[in-house]
Amino acid sequence: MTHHAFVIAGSEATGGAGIQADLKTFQQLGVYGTGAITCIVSFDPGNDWAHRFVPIEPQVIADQIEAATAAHDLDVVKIGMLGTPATIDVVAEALGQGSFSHVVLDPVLICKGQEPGAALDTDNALREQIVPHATVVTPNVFESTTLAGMDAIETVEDLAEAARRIHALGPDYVLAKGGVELPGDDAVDVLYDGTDIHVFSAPKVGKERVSGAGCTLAAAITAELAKGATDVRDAVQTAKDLVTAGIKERLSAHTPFDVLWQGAGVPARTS
Ligand code: PXL
Repeated sequence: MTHHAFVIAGSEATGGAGIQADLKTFQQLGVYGTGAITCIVSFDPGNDWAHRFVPIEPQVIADQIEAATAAHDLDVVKIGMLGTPATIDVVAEALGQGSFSHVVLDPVLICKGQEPGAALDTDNALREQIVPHATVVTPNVFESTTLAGMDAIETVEDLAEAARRIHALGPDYVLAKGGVELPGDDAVDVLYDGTDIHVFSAPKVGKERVSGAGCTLAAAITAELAKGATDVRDAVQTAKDLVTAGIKERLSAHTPFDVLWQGAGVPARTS
């Protein structure tokens, strides 16, 4: 039986992040990937790899969602970078129709190259219109700090507090990711389901951030749910294992960060 998953996200042409990383992750986990593009991010090698950001016309995003959902029975969707309030309106409308049983949200907040004012509108629209639809939301430290309205996140207890506050916005599960950002030898993530806190921990692989880790983690959770995982903790553990293996086998590139290799670690088909 072939399982399908859908992703609504931005394109990042170097292949490290965005829908390119998402579709590779789906494939690696044995899931047939379908996807709609919300925006195009082109790094600028002549300007310190700054992000050049171009939103896709809202109607074109709606058309892509229409095409993908008409072609396949899509039950599980990952939401990546949205980028503008107009895009968020279109995606919120699609989620509001209730045809997805699971929505995995990587709440990508800021992209260099966007106007700070526009980014604030986008943050608020994401918090109000998209976060409440999520089965799982996967903020990093910066996104957790912003969504939870905290001054700083410096400890695992702070991460847990952020997860509780973000849970109050309406998602079923919050996976607040510490990654390499918190002090200590381990990359620690905290999952809150409204009752219990569950801590995931793996030894850090180096101290530097790797491009694609956040996209890949959320895409892998999506793939596991698409295959029928009934326990979100199991899906998160599989995703974290894939990310840890992919960071160990990272590729170097001419960009400022190495990139995660989705082909590492996990057998290509586990269903
Ligand atoms: O990693 C966040 C991210 C997500 N989606 C797109 C991106 C980036 C970061 O560059 O470009 C399209």
